[in-house]
Amino acid sequence: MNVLDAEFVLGFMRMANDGWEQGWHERNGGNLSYRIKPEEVNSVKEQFVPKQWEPIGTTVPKLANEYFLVTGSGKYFRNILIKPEDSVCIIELDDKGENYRIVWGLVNGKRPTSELPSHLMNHEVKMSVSSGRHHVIYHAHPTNVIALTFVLPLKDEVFTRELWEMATECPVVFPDGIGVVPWMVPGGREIAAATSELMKQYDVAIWAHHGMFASGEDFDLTFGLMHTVEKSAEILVKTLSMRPDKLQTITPQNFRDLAVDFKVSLPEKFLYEK
Ligand code: 2HA
Ligand code: ZN
Repeated sequence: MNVLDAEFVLGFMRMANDGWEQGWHERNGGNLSYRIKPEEVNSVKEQFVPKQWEPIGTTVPKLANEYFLVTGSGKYFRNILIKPEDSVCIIELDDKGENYRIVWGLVNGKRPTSELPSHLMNHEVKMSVSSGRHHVIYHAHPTNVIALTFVLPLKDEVFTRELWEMATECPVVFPDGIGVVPWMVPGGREIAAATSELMKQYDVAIWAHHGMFASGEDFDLTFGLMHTVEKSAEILVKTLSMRPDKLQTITPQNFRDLAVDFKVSLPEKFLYEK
């Protein structure tokens, strides 16, 4: 099958374009990766032309021999639908999880996303803790979440609780909460290690003054998670813009009641008294 006809590729491109239309991908901001299932690899692999091996910049032994569809470094999300072969690539990892090679795409040169270490270390953690169910890692620059990193304490408990409070669906959509990475230089192993450590507990990690990472099973769930967190952040920004306090809100006991009916478990560390 032609790579561009494969359902996982069409789903990837649609999600990337949805993120562009949300305004989360100015210039070349953000990146997306998908751990391709073996049957999907088989359906397109006659089109693969392997290039030379390159170091990943970190080691991900549990991802040895896996294939990923990833956005390209310096590529613009707004171009993915119209020139996918120029904007994205499929990479294969070696049998140690130390090197990658491009097997399809990026026809005009360039490398996979500058955040490849973060993507792959997140995939490695999520593959383990989700028993292989998570396939998508998404990094975006959503405006309202970034704005909040200038005014809220950079603590997991605070971001989780404040964002849970702004929309009743939030504790159901991300019951495990949200992690926060302090400002760090992007692109390297250090920020990747900090993010993947948080991904052991959470499906969402916020990078202070930069953006957000989300992990999920498929494109709908992962896009929906990013969208839900950013929508909640937008409501908080609007509320704080009207007045600094709330007249009423969802209380810790309200959350406990919701948890029973919706059969989610909400860690008590987020249900502190203010
Ligand atoms: O430019 O978003 O974090 C891509 C990025 C780097
Ligand atoms: Zn970024």
